[in-house]
Amino acid sequence: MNHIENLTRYIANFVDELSKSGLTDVVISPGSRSTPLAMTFAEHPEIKEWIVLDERSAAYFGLGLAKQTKRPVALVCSSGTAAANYFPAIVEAHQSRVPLLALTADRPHELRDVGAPQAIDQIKLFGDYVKSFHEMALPESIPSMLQYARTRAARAANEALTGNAGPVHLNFPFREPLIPDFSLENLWGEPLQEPYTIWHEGQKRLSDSFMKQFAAKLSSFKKGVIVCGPQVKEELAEAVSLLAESFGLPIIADPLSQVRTGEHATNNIIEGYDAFLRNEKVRNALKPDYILRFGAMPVSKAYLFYVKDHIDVNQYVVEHHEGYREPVGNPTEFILADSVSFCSDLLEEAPTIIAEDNEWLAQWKQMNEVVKKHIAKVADGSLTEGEAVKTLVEIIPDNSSLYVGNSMAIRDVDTFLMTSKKKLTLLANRGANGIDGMVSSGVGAAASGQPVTLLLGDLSFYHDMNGLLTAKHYNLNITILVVNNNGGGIFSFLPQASNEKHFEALFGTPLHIEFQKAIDMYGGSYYNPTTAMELKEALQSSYKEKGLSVVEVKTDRTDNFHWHKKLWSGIEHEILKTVME
Ligand code: TPP
Repeated sequence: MNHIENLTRYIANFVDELSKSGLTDVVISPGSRSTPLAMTFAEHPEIKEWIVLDERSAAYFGLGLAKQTKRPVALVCSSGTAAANYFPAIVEAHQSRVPLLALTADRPHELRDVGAPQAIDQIKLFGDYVKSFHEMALPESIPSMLQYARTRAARAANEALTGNAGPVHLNFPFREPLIPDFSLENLWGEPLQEPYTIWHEGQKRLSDSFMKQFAAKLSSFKKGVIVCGPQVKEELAEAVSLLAESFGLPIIADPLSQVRTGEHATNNIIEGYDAFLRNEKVRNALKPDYILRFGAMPVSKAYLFYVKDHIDVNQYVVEHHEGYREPVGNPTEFILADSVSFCSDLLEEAPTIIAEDNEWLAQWKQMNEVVKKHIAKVADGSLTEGEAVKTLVEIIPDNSSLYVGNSMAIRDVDTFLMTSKKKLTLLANRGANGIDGMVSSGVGAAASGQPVTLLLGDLSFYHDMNGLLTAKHYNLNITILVVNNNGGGIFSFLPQASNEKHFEALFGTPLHIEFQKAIDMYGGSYYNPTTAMELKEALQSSYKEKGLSVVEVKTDRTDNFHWHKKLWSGIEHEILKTVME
């Protein structure tokens, strides 16, 4: 068989098998070496291709789309630095367990390490940040090689998704000529009903005898705390709230736990812990007998202090597959089990632990009420950062996603997102907490068709303005709320802020630029509200519009620091005076 037929059939079988394995989207960046992959994906009837020029943005776009859909997304790029630009998103996908397939084109072996153009060493380029790496064979179309292409495709798609999801890297050597021939008969191979290779994954569940013992152990304690950290399983909300109600326990619910909002019972959910656990006396008064955590470590630093202060407390961390996410270093029992089944299994063994006279829960709720009261009062009409976020979380539409940037954005969402019946999906890049790739991630999530609001700071926005191009190209519905405090607002809360000589240049890093001009360039609607009411109206109009809208709220870093301090000290004061007297 000739070269073109080998190339065409090999890649067509590969791409078709990805489709049969559940892949629906591919993000393609332009380049010559990747032509066989790019053209074949574009030709495949079942796969939607997204063309994103900048590979760094492309990979974050794929990450956002995969986070939103929980399906693997493929990335295709040319050789050289094109592939290296995937690195930050691959790191984030690895750390926050998102299924991605990096398909990088490469020179054939005879053109490697000999000074050929656009050639770098792509073998294991992403190191241990991928679940696996495979160097694909050169294209051939004898039956065994078409089987090989199919099995490698299915393995990669399934590997990215099973266990702890994550990225997988396949590197493709291609010899010229590179253009496939789609007129070949039976291009997509035999029309199999089923994928060539199928994976079945079971849920981890602990034995009945363990669950009996564990339930008996928990029953011997009065003061338990359930913690829901960042996690993506929607069903956990219902299961964990049933468990908490029947055990009479508070749930410390991180904003990224998917537990704060939704139709489930929210009576035991404590959203205000970040405010009141800042105080050491409060942390001591709320010393638990045990902590049962689902998901990753919460965002809140006050919660981290709470755990640190209570090293002698039994801590149980539930992981659905495997992992070590206990950054405090306290003694911990890891429970490797599906979180939802674990909750119901535990309920079965110990249906009701604490029924009445539950002072423990009452104390948590009382403190939470104080926080809620103070948060509700935050509204004097001026537009502080806190008020901006509070307004956003109040009016964000039902059945939509909120993609939250790092730095102050996620912390303010932690403070202001209260329980509600709205169905919101909370997304963030908390695997590695980068301020890069945020626009592309949000736009990627919007590519799923789900309405998305992205909340982020001005440095994060600037870092990834390239990401706006894809929103324009595909007319994706996204509202971006940029809190522009002209620099890194979070640093005002750190000890570095007291170093007058270096602070502004090294940490504050103001940009002094006008974003409106950039938004115009990308054809987006631009709003610049100056009061809470104007912000509300701007957001509401943006939700009615199609395409890209950017709402910029201009604030001041120093004012923001004092504003937050005042809010926290008001809460602290009242709790010490009324609840802890
Ligand atoms: N570079 C990357 C890629 N990620 C990071 N987390 C940092 C640097 C360090 N960093 C953390 S927060 C921050 C920086 C530079 C400032 C972010 O500023 P902005 O996005 O405007 O948010 P604000 O602090 O004002 O809320």
